[in-house]
Amino acid sequence: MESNYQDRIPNNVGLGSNRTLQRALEHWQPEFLNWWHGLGPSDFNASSVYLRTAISVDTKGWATFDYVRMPDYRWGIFLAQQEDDRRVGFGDHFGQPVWQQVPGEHRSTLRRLIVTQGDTEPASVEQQRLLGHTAPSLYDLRNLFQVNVEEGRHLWAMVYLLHAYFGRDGREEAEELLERHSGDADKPRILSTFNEPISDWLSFYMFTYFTDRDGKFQLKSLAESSFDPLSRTCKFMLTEEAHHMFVGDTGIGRVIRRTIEVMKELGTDDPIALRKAGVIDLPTMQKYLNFWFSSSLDLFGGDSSSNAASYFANGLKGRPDEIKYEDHVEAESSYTLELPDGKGGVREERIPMRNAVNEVVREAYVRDCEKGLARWNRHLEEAGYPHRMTLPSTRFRRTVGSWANVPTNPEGKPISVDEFIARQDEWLPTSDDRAYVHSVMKGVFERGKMAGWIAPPERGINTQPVNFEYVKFH
Ligand code: BYC
Repeated sequence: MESNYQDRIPNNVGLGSNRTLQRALEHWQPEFLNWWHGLGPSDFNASSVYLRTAISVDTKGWATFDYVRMPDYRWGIFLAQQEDDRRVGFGDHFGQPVWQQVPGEHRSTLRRLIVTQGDTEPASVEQQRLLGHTAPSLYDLRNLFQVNVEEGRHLWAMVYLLHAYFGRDGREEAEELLERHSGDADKPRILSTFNEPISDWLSFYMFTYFTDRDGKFQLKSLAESSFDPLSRTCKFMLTEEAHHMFVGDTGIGRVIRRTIEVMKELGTDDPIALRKAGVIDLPTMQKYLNFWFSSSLDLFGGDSSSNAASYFANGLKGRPDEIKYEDHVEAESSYTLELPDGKGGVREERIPMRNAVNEVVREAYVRDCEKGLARWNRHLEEAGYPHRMTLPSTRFRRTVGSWANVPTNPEGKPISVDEFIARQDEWLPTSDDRAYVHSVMKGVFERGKMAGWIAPPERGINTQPVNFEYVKFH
């Protein structure tokens, strides 16, 4: 299908020839813009931002870069090219042709999966809406807005599926995606992490590193779906997602590099001295990491899940890169879980592999997270410091799954509630830590300038220099 960038809603789904769908989406568009004005990035809607916009799904030239006012961003609907004769890749229907329409028996489950995915997109924009005011540079401000507009486009991607394939229920769900709000006491977002405030840039970088990476794994799992339009939508979303994780990865790396510089200048790693010098000490960074990593682990769902088993059996949601697994049916196989034994120890239990899919995906996620830590630790190693950033155990501070509400230390050893309470300030950000981090967050809007707590990036965006005017204020 040709890309049509001239339509009011740019798309490669032939919207122009489906008047009913086009009208429904054009009806939703002003509601989306209302939401953007009310709960999107605050106060920068008149600025011109150097943004990437998706214009097609051609791997060579899928996006353009130009100055755009965010409310004028072209939120388009793009699905990856349809594969000829694509077949169901896993589960009980393995090898059968994939579905171009929603099978009646899977309608409500697929809708629920799409709504859950869709709900996270505007949630993250809401969580980040005030960050622009404290951006450490124009480069970072632009990256924040790039992430925000693309999360908006990902919302459009899910809303398209709801409108095109789920009739009236789908349209109602699309409206509700704009009615739930992050942190709202009455109508919160569906998944836990998306109700946590992101009120400083260290949290933003942790979120884009750890939580957007959950996005990567969930999108890859949905890209395996037998419901072909969902698969194609998620494949294209992954193209944009890579930049979001890059923002987190390089952001954390730059904070660490700047702290190392000051550690060298002052000849100390004493957090009090480093805070006096206006940078973020490594123990504080580790606490933020512990917080966002453990929260993001919950987003994979329970370690033993009958939902996951039925998604897998029915071909609705698979494992990332399913092709790499030997057994695509997993009818007889099993998996050993490590569970709390209720007596302060750990016991093993074998469960059917299909029920363990969330855990299998979570493990792959943890391995992927480790790559960033290796990069950040290289900075410390090269500078001759023994300190290393570490991932806490997957049992630490969990609120979902078998380890939910089981107190452990960051190494995953079960401990008493009293010990957890006594030591949590060593492991998780305290109100003092947060107040300190907030105190260094002051907007730096002068071209080429950088806040004192973060090193400049190694290069700019789209071959532009670091001191490029990434945002023009009017
Ligand atoms: N918080 O069998 P269970 C992204 C619910 S991020 C609250 O253990 P299941 C992005 C669960 O929904 C990716 N509730 O787990 C990143 C279920 O409720 P129902 C988002 C939770 O169903 C950054 C019940 O507990 N995409 O794209 O196997 C910026 C029992 O569930 C949580 C998706 O998540 C939680 N943490 O798996 C922007 C993909 N965990 O249905 C964007 C779609 C579980 O019984 N979602 N529950 O009422 C899914 O595939 C699954 O819903 C989950 C849960 C993986 C989330």
